[in-house]
Amino acid sequence: MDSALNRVRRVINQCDVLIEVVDARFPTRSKRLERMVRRRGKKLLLVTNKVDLVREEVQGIPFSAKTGRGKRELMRELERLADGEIRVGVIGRPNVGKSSLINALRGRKVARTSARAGFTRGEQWIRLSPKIMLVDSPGVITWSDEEELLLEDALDVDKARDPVSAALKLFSRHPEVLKKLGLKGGEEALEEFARKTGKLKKGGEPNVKEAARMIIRRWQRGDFHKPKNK
Ligand SMILES: Nc1nc2c(ncn2[C@@H]2O[C@H](COP(=O)(O)OP(=O)(O)OP(=O)(O)O)[C@@H](O)[C@H]2O)c(=O)[nH]1
Ligand SMILES: [Mg+2]
Repeated sequence: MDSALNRVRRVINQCDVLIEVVDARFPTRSKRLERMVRRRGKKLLLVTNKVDLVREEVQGIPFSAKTGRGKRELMRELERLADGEIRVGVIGRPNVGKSSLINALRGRKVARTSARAGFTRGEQWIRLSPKIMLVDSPGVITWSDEEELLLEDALDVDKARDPVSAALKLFSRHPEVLKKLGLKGGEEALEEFARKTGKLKKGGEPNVKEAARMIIRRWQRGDFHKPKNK
C-alpha cells in the first residue's frame, strides 16, 4: 500500500487545505493522514459524508453528496480560507464519496464515481471557483484487515478471499442484520440464507460464500442503514 501513501503524500504537498472525508456509517478518521497533514502545516477540514444514511450526530461538517446537505457550509469554510488562490485536496478511504462530494460542490458531474471501492485512479484537478482548485484522488488504505475493509465498504466484495468471516463478524457486531433478514444466529445463518435465496452448489449444498457476498453487498449498499422516517 506504499504507493497509495506516496500518492496521498503528493496530494497533501501540492495543496493548502485538505478535506478528509469519512463515511457517516463508519466514521473512522485516519490518524496517519491527519498527522501527515498537520506535520506539513496544512489546514484540515473534516467532512462526514452520507449523513442521509444515519440519524446520529456526526463529527465535522455533516454532508450528503446525495441530498446536497452541507454544501453551503463547506463552501463558506473554503471561501473563508481562500485569501489568494487555494488548492484543496479531497482525501479519505476508498468509497467514502470523495468524487461525489466534488460533483456536489461543483454542481455537475465532473469527477467519475462508482459504487465500487477503489474507483478513482489518478489525480484530477477541478476548478471550483476563481479562487479554489480542487483535486480528486484515489482512496487511501493504510491498513489491511480484509474483514474491516469489507464492512467499511472500502473493498469490493468480489475481491475478498474470505467473505464468510466478514459476514460472521457483521452478525456478531450488528445482530439487527440477522433480524432484518429473518435469520437465526450462528454459523448456520449463512446456510439458511443460501437456502432461502436459492444459492446452492451443484450438489444442492448451500453456497455459503455466495450468501455471505450477497449480505455484505447489501450492507455496503446501505440497505440496513436507511433511517425509517427520514
Ligand atoms: N447514500 C449516499 N451515497 C453516497 C453519497 N456520496 C456518495 N455516495 C455513494 O458512494 C459510492 C462511492 O462514491 P464515490 O464518490 O465514487 O467515492 P470515492 O470516495 O470517490 O471512491 P474511490 O474513488 O473509489 O476512492 C457511490 O455509490 C456513491 O453513489 C451520499 O452522500 N449518500
Ligand atoms: Mg473517487
